[in-house]
Amino acid sequence: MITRAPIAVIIFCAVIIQAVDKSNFKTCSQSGFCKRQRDHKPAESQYRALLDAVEIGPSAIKVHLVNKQNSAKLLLEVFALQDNTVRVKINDLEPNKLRYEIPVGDVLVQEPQQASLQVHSKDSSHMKLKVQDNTVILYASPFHMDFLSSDTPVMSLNSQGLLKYEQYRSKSKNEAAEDKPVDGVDENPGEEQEKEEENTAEEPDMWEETFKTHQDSKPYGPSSVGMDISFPGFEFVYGIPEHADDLALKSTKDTDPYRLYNLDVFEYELNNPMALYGSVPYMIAHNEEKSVGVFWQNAAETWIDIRSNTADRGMFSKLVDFVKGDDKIPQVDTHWFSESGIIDMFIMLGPQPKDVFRQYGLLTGTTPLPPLFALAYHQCRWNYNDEHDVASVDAGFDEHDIPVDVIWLDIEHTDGRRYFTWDAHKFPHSDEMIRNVSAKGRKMVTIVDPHIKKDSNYFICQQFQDRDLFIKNKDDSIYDGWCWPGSSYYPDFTDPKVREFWASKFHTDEYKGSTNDLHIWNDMNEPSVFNGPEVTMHKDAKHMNGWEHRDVHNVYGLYVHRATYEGIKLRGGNNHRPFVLSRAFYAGSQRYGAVWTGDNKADWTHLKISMPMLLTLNLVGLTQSGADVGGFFTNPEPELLTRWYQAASYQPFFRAHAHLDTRRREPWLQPPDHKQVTREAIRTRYRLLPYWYTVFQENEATGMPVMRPLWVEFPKEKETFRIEDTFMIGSSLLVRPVTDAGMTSVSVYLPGQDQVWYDRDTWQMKNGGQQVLVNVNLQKAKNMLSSQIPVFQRGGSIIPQKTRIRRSSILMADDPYTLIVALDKKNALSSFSWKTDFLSFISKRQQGHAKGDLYEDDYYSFRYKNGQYIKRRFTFANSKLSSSDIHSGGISMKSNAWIERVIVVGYAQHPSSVGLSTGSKQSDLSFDYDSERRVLTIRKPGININEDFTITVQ
Ligand code: NBV
Repeated sequence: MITRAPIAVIIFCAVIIQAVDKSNFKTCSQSGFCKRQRDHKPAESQYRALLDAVEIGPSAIKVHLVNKQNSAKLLLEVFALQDNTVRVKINDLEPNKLRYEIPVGDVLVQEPQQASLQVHSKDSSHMKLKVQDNTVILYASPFHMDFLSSDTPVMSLNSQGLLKYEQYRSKSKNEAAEDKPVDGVDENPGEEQEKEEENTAEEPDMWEETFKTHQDSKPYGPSSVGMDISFPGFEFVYGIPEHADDLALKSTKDTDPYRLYNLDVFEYELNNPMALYGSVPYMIAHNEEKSVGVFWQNAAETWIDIRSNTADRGMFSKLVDFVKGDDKIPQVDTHWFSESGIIDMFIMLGPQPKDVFRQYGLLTGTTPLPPLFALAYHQCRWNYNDEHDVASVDAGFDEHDIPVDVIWLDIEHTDGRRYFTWDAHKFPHSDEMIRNVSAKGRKMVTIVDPHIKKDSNYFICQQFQDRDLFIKNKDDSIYDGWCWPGSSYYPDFTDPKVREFWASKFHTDEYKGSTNDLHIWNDMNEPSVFNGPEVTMHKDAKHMNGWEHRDVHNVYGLYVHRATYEGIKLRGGNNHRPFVLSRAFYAGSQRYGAVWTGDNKADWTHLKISMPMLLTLNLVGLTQSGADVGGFFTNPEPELLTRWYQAASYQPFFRAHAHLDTRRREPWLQPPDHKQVTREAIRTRYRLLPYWYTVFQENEATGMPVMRPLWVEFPKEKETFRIEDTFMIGSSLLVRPVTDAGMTSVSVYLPGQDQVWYDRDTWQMKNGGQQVLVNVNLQKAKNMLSSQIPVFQRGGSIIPQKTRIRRSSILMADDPYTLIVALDKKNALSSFSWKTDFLSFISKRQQGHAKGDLYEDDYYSFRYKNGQYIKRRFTFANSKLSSSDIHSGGISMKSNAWIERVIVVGYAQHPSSVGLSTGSKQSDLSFDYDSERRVLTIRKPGININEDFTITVQ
């Protein structure tokens, strides 16, 4: 007899199976240093800056900080850097043991350029420094620093007094007595040195820590560093990925701090501060007047607490303040702490969002322009089973007239999870398979993980072992962890010679059965170690120069990504742009390619969270980022999958992926209506590729994100500061994906009081500064060439696109362009005022304005770096559209592409004629005018994209 109880148990288990096993991951109270730093009370930090003995240089100062309780000394260095940036470094003055610093060139692109620093005033209580338009005030006692941007306080350091520096030291007598040396070897290298200690109190997990069955031997004892950073005048802070959480960061008053520790979290949970696969310790604060950023350069496990005097105030005190008319100045207080390393902060003083992006880009680099195929559609699953399967997926796209650029192979393509090899039965002719796919302009990607099967017959294992390139245990034996292939070794990617050797393995002579059309995917590079603590590597494992894994954990994945990128680059004679996807990342990973949000789930909540997660990644420079379309785990229903395609076709990295146990879900397997909409979503991506490519080029040049929160474009509009369901691609397209089931309409906020927006499906014009309701009914989408998610073009912009969709993006390279000219408010009848606009209305000379850029090159090589590209600026003003060359010097490039159509939307009057003039000819152009929609379509200007021209509308 079936009773109710077992059913309940089954349902309960099913729910459990779907969620992360939190017990695998530490909470703050389970982590010794997190607990100690978080418990640290302001009064306990007693640092005093010895301003009488400050060393002043042309662009830096050096000051000693003394702990008043125990006389421990630190060295504070403040550097003025170019472009409104200040670096603050705090290190031991006389270290017992050197602390890890990330080598310059690995995260920082190069040694940052210094700027001049002026001492404005100085006495023994404080010192005022001028750095460009900013002021830095250093107070002696208690030590703290204020940063002012044009006289407005924007940031302060240690104003809460939370500076806590655990200096390397010897164990106290009691601790040492308990610690019996193993085999007579004394594990405590600092034993002999007597040193002043910052913290005299010994706590149980200072010298070893146990988590579940794992023991961290902590041979060097406590070494954490922490400090508070406050943002006066700010209510909103962003950044510090990776967390499955909101765009605007939340107060952590009632939760754990946000954690940064690269981890392989199985079935991650949403809306909490738990760590995920990547870490970027970079935060941006923004208000109506200013934007500032702070980058905490530290590669160890890091936690960040956030408090907000607005968010943390209860309803009651808000009410009291309101009644008293007491307008509190908002302030966000943050507290950062890392397990080891030094305090090394870069303070970017903006003052506007675009400045902060440029400043951070100068420090850590920007995403090099991806090859065009990387911006197109990618088809992945775990796994495409064999060559036949690959051929039929490849053919499926053609049969169903859906473009695709890349077909991916997951771990099962290998010979027993030995990367750089092929399963001989399933992929006997892998090079031929790749050639068949690439004959259509497509590419393939294979997965290459950093865990190397322990197998003396496996050439990679053998070669790395022979050269002594694997990470070691603390006793110098090779670190052995369990991963997909079973027992595995892990190359020490922090070592340049390991990276160089790894890179050489991608050459087609080494990676047998591969071709130059094969690109790479690095997974599990947190690193994931199935039998390790928190599914990762033991912190006392040893890297190059004896650094502990604890010191470098968060940069390991970046180094794997980098070595692979360099390998693919080398394989193409340093002239082909590589494509490498990585799961783990750190600040600077953007220089090596794409990242994605890991193992999400076929659930509406995961579709919804992909927006804030990708916006956050874009804010911190990781612009080539995406989320698995459809959700990795479990099966999406057709509506969810369709909505996911619609959303992701407007996200920077657009890849469908699915778990081994899920049903096949290639786009044509959808029910017919859904298939039609999905197909249209993918085709829309291809239509807009010229725009995507142009935006990515802007990102490389300026650091501006590709996918932007609305506040980046409308920095003065507070209404936008929390919005995460609507975003911009570049400065011209606004997108509001549908992320709930059964929606037939959604409300969209269109920013900008003096802005107009055009619905990309209907060209209907809407005024900014309001919510509008948009029909998103999937049922009605059948016969429409419609995106059916709200997408608006900004009035005043010009977007280049292509209308002939082919099998892959490169086949469209020479196809003609259509320019969509969306006029700004000057021409907007809905805002027409007889008093002010009458005269301008009757004068055609006062038609609206618009401008936009187009970037084009050969789409695959590095020749653009030598000037072989085209950059045009289109401007519409006084009823004239003109195109001019904005190439910044060097040799240009010839293109075969021409302009086949210009569509001017928001054009108020029926023109009488349209004329074209180029350097060599003048001619009349044919046109259509739709007076109801106010859309002017100019046909066949037939101008090569290289040419200067003017089209005059009369
Ligand atoms: O290689 C298999 C998967 C991969 O498909 C996925 O995208 C990665 O995030 N990989 C993780 C390992 C297994 C996950 C359960």
